[in-house]
Parts: sequence; structure tokens; C-alpha cells
Amino acid sequence: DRVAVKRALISVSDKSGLVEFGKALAGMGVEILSTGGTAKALADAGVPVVEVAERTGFPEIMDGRVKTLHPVIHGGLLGRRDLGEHVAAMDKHGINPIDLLVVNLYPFEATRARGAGWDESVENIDIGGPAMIRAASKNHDFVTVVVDVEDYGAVLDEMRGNDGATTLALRRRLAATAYARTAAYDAAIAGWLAGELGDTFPRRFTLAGSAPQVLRYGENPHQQAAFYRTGENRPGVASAEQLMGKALSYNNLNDTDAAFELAAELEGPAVAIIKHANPCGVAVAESLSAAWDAALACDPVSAYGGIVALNRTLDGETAEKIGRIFSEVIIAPEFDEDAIKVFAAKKNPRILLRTGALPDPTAAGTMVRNLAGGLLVQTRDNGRIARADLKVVTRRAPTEQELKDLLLAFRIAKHVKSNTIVYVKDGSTAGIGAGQMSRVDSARIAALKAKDAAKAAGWAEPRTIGSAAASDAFFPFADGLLAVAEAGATAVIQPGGSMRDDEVIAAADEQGLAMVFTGMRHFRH
Ligand code: 93A
Repeated sequence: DRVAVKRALISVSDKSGLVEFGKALAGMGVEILSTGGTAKALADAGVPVVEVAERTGFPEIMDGRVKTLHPVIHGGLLGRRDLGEHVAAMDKHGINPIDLLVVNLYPFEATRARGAGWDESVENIDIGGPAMIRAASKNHDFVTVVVDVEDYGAVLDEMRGNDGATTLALRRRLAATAYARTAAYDAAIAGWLAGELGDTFPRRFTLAGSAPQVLRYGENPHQQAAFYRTGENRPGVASAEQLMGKALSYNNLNDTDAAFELAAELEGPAVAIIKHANPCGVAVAESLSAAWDAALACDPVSAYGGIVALNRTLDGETAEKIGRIFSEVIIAPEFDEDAIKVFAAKKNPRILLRTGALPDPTAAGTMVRNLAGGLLVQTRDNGRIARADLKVVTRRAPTEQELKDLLLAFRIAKHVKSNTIVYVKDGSTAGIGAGQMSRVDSARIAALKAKDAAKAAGWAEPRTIGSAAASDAFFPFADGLLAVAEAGATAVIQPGGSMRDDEVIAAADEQGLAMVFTGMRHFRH
């Protein structure tokens, strides 16, 4: 796995350590090829060097934009020395193998750091350097690539200890460093352009480690905050294109993420309205417009100033309805022209986020949260309950409509802070109880909200009557279940698994409820 270094190409912007390195290589009999400035620095110090232009027979042109982008160079970097066909091509076209590539790039990052203008920044984007680095790194079976002055010593040490050769282990390590360098370089360029353009373009390909977006403040005005994109390939808030509206705040980002993740879980035209990361109205209907009406009816008071998430293209009719109340953010895979017109005409700006697609709710992923002195890490809650997972535990089995509403209620409950009780009727939430320390309180609060909604809408009775209720975790005692029955629910879905399941089932039977167990819990704290 040793490859003797007989020919090197050195092309460096940062010329520190160059002369010493060049001298040492020349001393070991290595032929050195170099670009203009590098060749001059070496020649001035008495190091024998051949100009790339002389070897390719092609001059540096366009202010140096094209100096090493030539098949004689790239063939020398990419040709495999163990393939007859490659060797024959090299012979035929007068290409000499290059065994060592030493490149450091135009100082794009430093140019940006000193606040250079647009044109100067663009001019400092190196093209030929990364192209050679990537070529040499791909061919690391034969080629040693150095992108950092720091590594000159390691290469010389290996060559001295191996009769002028390098080992595969070192070449692999250097290739990894080299690709990390070109990735970071492109991330810096992409980050600069993203910063210049603001949130006005799709960020589908944003890299991990690219510049964070500084936010006006955190959860509260006295907290500082920034948004770091992980580069995860998942349609959503981080990669969305902002079509209009002011800059997203910390709370906007957090709430919008919760809203869109929920909308993406739902089948059929669906609307989720979110406040403080909890839904206050969710509906699935024949059309988006009908889903909006039903979602809003659940808690019209809380919906004001909320986040609206849709799971399909927002049309003009639905946009017109949504536009009647103030919402902070509207997020959807797409917006049709009419929908955009509705919001463009508004005095009070709404933030419109287009994601291009829906995230896959079943995708794996990692969630991180910090606590004093540590980080808590867990996989995403990508669990989903289907009909076949349900176990009927009561004498009465749910009707077809109850079953549909139970599944929807449980799916929504997954996106509500615990303890959660969600009542659903005919495809839309009738009441949502979130974040209480007692499950009984969540059941009662949701029922109370349903009464308020009925009063506001002039309905004869709250929609919890005859509804399906979901609990994110089991009922430890019968009291929670009785509270749900008192609210008028006729069917219940819950994980089961309590020590007192028998008591809870007996209470359900006594109330004439149909109850199913999921075997899966959806805590969300
Ligand atoms: O302008 S480039 O993108 N076009 C090229 O073909 C090219 N080849 C090498 N920049 C190119 N380079 C870069 O020139 C190297 O990455 C290095 O940073 C610099 C060295 O130039 P000089 O030897 O003239 O100082």
C-alpha cells in the first residue's frame, strides 16, 4: 500500500512553510509542478520547479480563473496506476502521474471576515483548487493530498521513513481531511449567499455547521437566540422558503415546527392551528376549506395569532378564510397563485412558508434537549398506531365512525404536551386538554373549552357529546376515564398497561363506552 512520491503539484495561496517543504521534497528527488505565484516563490528560493502552464502547454487565462483546469493535470491526479486502460490513456495523451497534491485555497473565509464586498468575495471563490483536491482525494489509493500547512511535517516524516513513499493509512486520513476542507469551504460560500439573500430562497441543501441565523431574541426578549440548521434532509421549517412576512422569531420557529409535524401526520385535507406548540384546533375534511372551518371552530379565541399548518397546497378560497383572522405563520407544502394574492394584499403581514413537500412522520431522527450539566438524546417519536394495532377491551366495540375519530384523536394527542386528552368528532377536534399535571384536569379543561366553543358558535351542545377521546398515556385510575365519560365521549383510545386497567375497563363498560388499547404511549413533555 506504499506509493512513492515522484511528482508533486503545489498550488498554495498561504505560502507559509512552502519553501522549507519544497526544499525537502526536492531533496528527496521529487519533481515539483506549480502555478504562477507558488512557482515564483519556490524558484526565488532556489527550489527547482516546473510551471503548470509549461507542462500543459496552456497558459493561465482569465486572471488565473483557469490555470490548473486541464486534462494533463486532472488526468495525472485521477488516473489509476493499476488499470491498463488508465495507464494507456496517460501514455497516449502525455499525462504524467501526480503522486502528491499540495493545495490551500483562495482565502474566501478570510476575505469574508474582513467584510469584503460582493465582487471581491466572488473573485475569492477558488474553483481549480477544490477540483484538484477532490480529484486527488478520490484517487487516494495512489495520491497523497495535503490541504493544510499543518500536515507538511507528517507527510515528510512518512516519506523519510518509507524511502520516499506514503502509506495508504495516511493517504486515507488526508483524503478525509481534504473532503472536510472542501465541504467547509462550500458551506462558507453557501452561508455567505444565504446571509446576503435572507430567508428568500429554498434552504433544502443547507449544510450542518453553516452559519447560524441570529434571531431577534429567544423565548423572551432578555434571552439571546440563534437558529442552527442541521442540514437534515427533511421538509419543514428549517428548509422552507419564506414567501413573505417579517423575520421568524424563536417562538415562531418552535411553534411552526410543531404545527407542520402534526399536519404532516394527517391523511386527507387537514389543518392544524397551533398556539405555544400545542394545537388548539385540528381537522381533516373533504376540502382544506372545510377543514379550516372545523379546526377554527374548536377554539376560535385561542386561534388568534396562532400558527396554521396545512398538509397540501393552500388554495385561494381557504386562504381568504384563514386571512380573516390574524395568524403569525402559515406553513404549507405549496401555495397557489390565488392564495399568495390574498396574503400579498394584507396590511398586517403574515409569514408564509413553503416547504415543497411533507416530512415523513415515520422517519428516524434524533431529538436533543439540554439540562444542567448534560444533554438528553432520544430517537424521534415516529411510532404510529394503525387499526390493526388496536385491541378492543370493552364489551362494546367502537362503531366505524368512532374508530376513525379514535385513530385521529390518538394521532393528534401525540403532538400535544402531556398530560393530554383530545376529543374528536367527525374528523375534527371538539376539545383539547394539554400540559396538565393531572389527566383528570386535561379531560375537564378540554370539555370546558368545548362548552365555550359551543356557546360562541350558538350550538345546542358541546361537540364532546358523542365524541371519541384519546389519552396519550394510560389512565392510572378510573377517575380520568369518568371525566371523559362525563364530557360526553362515547369511545376512548389509550395505551393501556396500568395496574388498574381492570378497574378502568369496568368503569368504561358501566358507562357503555367502547374502549381500545394501542399498546403505545405518546408522552410529550
Ligand atoms: O482561479 S482558480 O479557481 N482556477 C484554477 O484553475 C486554479 N488552480 C489553482 N484557482 C486555482 N488555483 C488556486 O490558486 C489554488 O487553490 C491556490 O489557492 C492558488 C495558488 O495560486 P498561485 O500559485 O498563483 O499563488
